[in-house]
Amino acid sequence: MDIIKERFKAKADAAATEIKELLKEHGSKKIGEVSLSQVYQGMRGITGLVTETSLLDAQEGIRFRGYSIPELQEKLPKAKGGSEPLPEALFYLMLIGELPTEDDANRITSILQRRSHVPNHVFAAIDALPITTHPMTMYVVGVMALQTESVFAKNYADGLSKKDYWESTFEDALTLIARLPRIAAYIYRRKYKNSEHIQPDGLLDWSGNLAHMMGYDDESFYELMRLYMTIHADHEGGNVSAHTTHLVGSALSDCYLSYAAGMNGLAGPLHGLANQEVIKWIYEMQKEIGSEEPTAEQISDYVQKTLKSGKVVPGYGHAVLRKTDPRFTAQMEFGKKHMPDDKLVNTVWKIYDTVPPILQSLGKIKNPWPNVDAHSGALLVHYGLVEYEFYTVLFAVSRALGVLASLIWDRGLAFPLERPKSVTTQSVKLWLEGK
Ligand code: NMX
Ligand code: MLT
Repeated sequence: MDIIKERFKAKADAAATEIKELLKEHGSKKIGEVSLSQVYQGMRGITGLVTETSLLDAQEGIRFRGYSIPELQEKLPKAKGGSEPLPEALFYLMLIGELPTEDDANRITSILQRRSHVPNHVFAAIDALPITTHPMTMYVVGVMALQTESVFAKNYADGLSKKDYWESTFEDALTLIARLPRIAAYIYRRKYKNSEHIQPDGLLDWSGNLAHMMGYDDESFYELMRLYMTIHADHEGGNVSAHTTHLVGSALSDCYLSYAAGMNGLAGPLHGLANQEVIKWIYEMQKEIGSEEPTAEQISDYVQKTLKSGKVVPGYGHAVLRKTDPRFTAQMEFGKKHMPDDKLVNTVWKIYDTVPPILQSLGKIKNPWPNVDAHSGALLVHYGLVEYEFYTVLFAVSRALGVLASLIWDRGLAFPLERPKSVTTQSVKLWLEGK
């Protein structure tokens, strides 16, 4: 057995014993109360899930196994000559719960390199879609076509024992993660670069290879991809993509089925699609104003117009966060280092100065601050990646690291089928009447 798999098994067995003890002693303790409003309002604030890979604090933002984004940037192994963390190293951290050594990170990189071959029928499935198809639809179709490779599904059909679910899931997760950059890059080159595909470079790290296959062979773009793939990887368990992956996985759907389901959620404009919406919104604003560098007053007027027409300001607000998203700040730092004079990046910063007080003044928005999506597109545009409909695919490739590490944990801890109770308004009325 591979050493990383052995380490995971040892960690999962120890955690399962600990959880059993914990529940024996404290299982009947109340972790919270549920109000009727919460039931009707998207279950905000209800604690109802266990996700071991990361935890979100409303004020401070995300911590992956206890480490904040600046700490990850300092402590995780880097590519040779690079200064951003390797997302493979973050995957190790989420999976094993300990910081990897350089050797550990390299081991994951080489597993991913070895497993990266994508079978031809996946490309054929993508090619069968009209070229006008949204890249996220192509992506999910590609992932679904790859489901033919599921070891879990095959072993289950052959009578897999419950105690071995984790191992086939572990194998599926790594194989799927290994192949996602190729699928994403294939979609990009098919839709935007006349199907002039670029073969993988077997020596590059996971993110470097994604950049290479997309056609962006620039060390600073590799660095952006490493940062991007790190900061988008996980956001605890309640967000739509992580929760969906976990929910679908709880029916013992394999990694491919579960991840594809999650990515259909990521493709919604209130979730991951917001990254394309931000750039689209800025372009529309620039067009209307007739300038690439809108003033604070012009931005303010455009925000009012957006709100008046019943639309949200994309990239702002969050269901849990109540401060500027540290993922926004990490990208801002990258911008200051690599492209301080870029006009679009500067506009994003000006929007950051202008929008929060306006949203705050409405009195109903719980978080007027920017989220991760407010910044990501402008950095990509700087390198020439202007095709904003593709941006959510990059988010999806990254999110695989978190949701699949979590799915391995779900199997390692033998989590059961997820099936909460729902009510009807009629039943609520009867309950209120004491019936
Ligand atoms: N622009 C305008 N209105 C907003 C915004 C915004 N950016 N954010 C929240 N609101 C409104 C919201 O629509 C709701 O209005 P109403 O009562 O009329 O229905 C009200 O403010 C209260 O909403 P909140 O409780 O503050 O936010 P909620 O938790 O329901 O939603 C989001 C969170 C993220 C869905 C919401 O802030 C939003 O729609 N933001 C814009 C889209 C976006 O950037 N999504 C990306 C999130 C990050 N990600 O990658 O997933
Ligand atoms: C995410 O990264 O999943 C988003 O910020 C949405 C969320 O956490 O709810």
